[in-house]
Amino acid sequence: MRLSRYFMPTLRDAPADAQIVSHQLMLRAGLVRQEAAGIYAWLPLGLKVLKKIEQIVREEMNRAGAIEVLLPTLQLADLWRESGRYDDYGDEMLRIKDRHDRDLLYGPTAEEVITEVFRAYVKSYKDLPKNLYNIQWKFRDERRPRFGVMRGREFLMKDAYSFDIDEAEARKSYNRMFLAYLNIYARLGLKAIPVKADPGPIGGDLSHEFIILADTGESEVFAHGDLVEMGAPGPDIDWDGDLEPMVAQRARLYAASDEMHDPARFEAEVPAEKRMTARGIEVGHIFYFGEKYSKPMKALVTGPDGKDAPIHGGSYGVGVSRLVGGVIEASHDEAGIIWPDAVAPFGVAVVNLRPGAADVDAVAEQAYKALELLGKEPLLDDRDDRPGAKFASLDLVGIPWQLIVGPKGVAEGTVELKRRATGERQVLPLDAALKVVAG
Ligand code: 5CA
Repeated sequence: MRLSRYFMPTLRDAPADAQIVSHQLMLRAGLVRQEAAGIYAWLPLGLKVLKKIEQIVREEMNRAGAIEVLLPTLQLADLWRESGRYDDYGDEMLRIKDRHDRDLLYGPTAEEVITEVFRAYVKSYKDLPKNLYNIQWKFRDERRPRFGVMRGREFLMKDAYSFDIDEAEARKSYNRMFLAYLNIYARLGLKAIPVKADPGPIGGDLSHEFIILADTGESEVFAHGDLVEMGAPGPDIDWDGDLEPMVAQRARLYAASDEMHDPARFEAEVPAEKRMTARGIEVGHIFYFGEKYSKPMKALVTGPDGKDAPIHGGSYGVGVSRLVGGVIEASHDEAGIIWPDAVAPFGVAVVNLRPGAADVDAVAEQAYKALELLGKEPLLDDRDDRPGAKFASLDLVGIPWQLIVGPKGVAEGTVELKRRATGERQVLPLDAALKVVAG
């Protein structure tokens, strides 16, 4: 992509109502534009990052055996009347009428719709387990939308739903999602802590939130320090094997969010030097709720004994659009965003310091083409602007590498390579610079 033809509307100052650093940087770097309270237009850079996060989530869900579908954003109120949640959900639900005067709603989650799909086709225990997920926009008419995409009204969620014959099998599905979530956050360069959580309006009796640490986070967490250090299991696990030990190793360490916190247990179970109290951002939430939806909605399967029984369900959410803000909270400095390579909108910026000078243009073009062939998604900064202004905007938008081509270097046969995260600079021949970026 050539920057002179691109759309990257950066701002010098963030609007005064942007309170937290990720919101300020998302507006300044031109990732999103607010169209209404909690409703955003995704601009090219923001969309690229959103799609990369979405793809990582998708790959890890597929690896853990979940199957992708796409559910509608608009749902029939009648389905929610079947589950009994239509009246309970309250003002957060955006209710709509169509031309036939039928009650619709913009889905805040999809337990009802997926249960409807499931019950239409699956009738036997032989077809279980199943885990179906989708990555789709949701709407919750939050009382206080704030912090940009962190608490939006319209937001992108990955929501998965598991269907099992009994509680023991459902526990296995829950464990698969528990570990897949740790792998997702690790690939995004984030340290996520699984904490015991309150199931809230989703219901059920087993639930974990996944929290990444950030001072501006809305959740308070109390956890055993070892849990923070333990990290993700990695992709090479036998997803069909016994995952209970890996989950138990983590779940037995104390970790709770504010509403579930028990100070007496915290002090009894965690040695003083390991007690960690911090603020964080909830980037995922998983639930086991048994027959809560399958019973009223009659999602029954025939068991080995020939009897029909409601399936045991769970649901598993990841805040995909919230994660864009979450990654920025975890990775930025005074100059702007520092994207982890895995989600960066472009892998490298080729900075032409003298557009119009034939020899400089030629080297910049050569670098740009080579990086494109290497699959590094280069952005060619061919803007006719001061070097200082170029560096400031590239630092702000957080591209991991800057490969700088100027007249002096070209005369000497070198370019300069800067790593955004560390500020480290090296002067070297173009070929060597390309090798470093290629990794
Ligand atoms: N049905 C379940 C799981 S699929 C569910 O809806 N869970 S949830 O309410 O906890 O939402 C899942 C995730 O979506 C949360 O962990 C959070 O990361 C994200 N999320 C929830 N509300 C918002 C919001 N208003 N703005 C941005 N992200 C949100």
